[in-house]
Amino acid sequence: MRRMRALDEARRLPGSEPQIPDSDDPAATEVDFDGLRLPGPVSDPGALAAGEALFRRHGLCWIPECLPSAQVEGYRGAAEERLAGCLQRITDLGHPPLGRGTPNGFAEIVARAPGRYDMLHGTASPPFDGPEVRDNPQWMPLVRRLLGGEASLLFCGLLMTMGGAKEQPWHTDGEHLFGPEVGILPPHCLNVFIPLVDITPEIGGTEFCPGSHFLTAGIPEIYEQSQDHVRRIGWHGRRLPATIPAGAVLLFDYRLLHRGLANQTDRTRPILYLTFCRPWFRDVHNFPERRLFEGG
Ligand SMILES: O=C(O)CCC(=O)C(=O)O
Repeated sequence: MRRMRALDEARRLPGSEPQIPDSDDPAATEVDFDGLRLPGPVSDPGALAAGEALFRRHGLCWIPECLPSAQVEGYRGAAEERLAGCLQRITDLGHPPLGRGTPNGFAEIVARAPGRYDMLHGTASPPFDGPEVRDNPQWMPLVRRLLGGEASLLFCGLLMTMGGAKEQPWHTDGEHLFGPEVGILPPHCLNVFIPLVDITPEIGGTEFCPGSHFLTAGIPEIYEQSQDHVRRIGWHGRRLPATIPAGAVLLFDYRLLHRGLANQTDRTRPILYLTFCRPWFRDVHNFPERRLFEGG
């Protein structure tokens, strides 16, 4: 009896309801990027509810004009300086150039593909360590709502895609907690992407399969990069390249199929990102233990 009451109470917590696609065929989801924009700031209860509905249904949504351009420029300069320092450290220690994938990387930096660095180095100090990055009211109410009320910061990192980097294979950032036999659970982990330059087709944004989080449960190694994942999960909807201005933020489910598109410019494409999760979740795939710098 007490257990039944606890279950009833859990069901009433925001963000704890099971995910239900609103079409019989989530693989055929047709949505354009404008349709994923919140209709207002998350301080407006209607916009917050709309953001939650978009995210749950499509696995992603975005919020325009969250950060002023001066702030974004400051982050961009710091990001480039941290990357240079990190790559220099690899050279100084006599390591070979970073090979692709987690096993070849360090706790502070992993090359996800040639010319694509995922770096945690230097994000625990200014300008990345304050509440305007880690607890920003422009997006945190939505993050908390999606994660059942309480969100822990798992990673604060920088995705640095060098000019000329090729398109990346498809992948999710993590797997479902259980197989499809339990239904699709609400999100347990999500990314907040903060592009530090305007994302245009030339510089190459992230491309998503909206709604694919309904199809990625129980697919072995879906978090490993592969050209074949779209076919394996039976996806046949419209792929969505994210083209958003610097200063906007994009939220997406860890279980959503996506990839980085080619950077056809000679400029680096920096994205500041925050990974938030329910407090009990730990990620075991994305960064190795081997350290490049002393200490934490
Ligand atoms: O850079 C991007 O747009 C996405 C990168 C990504 O998904 C990854 O490195 O795992």
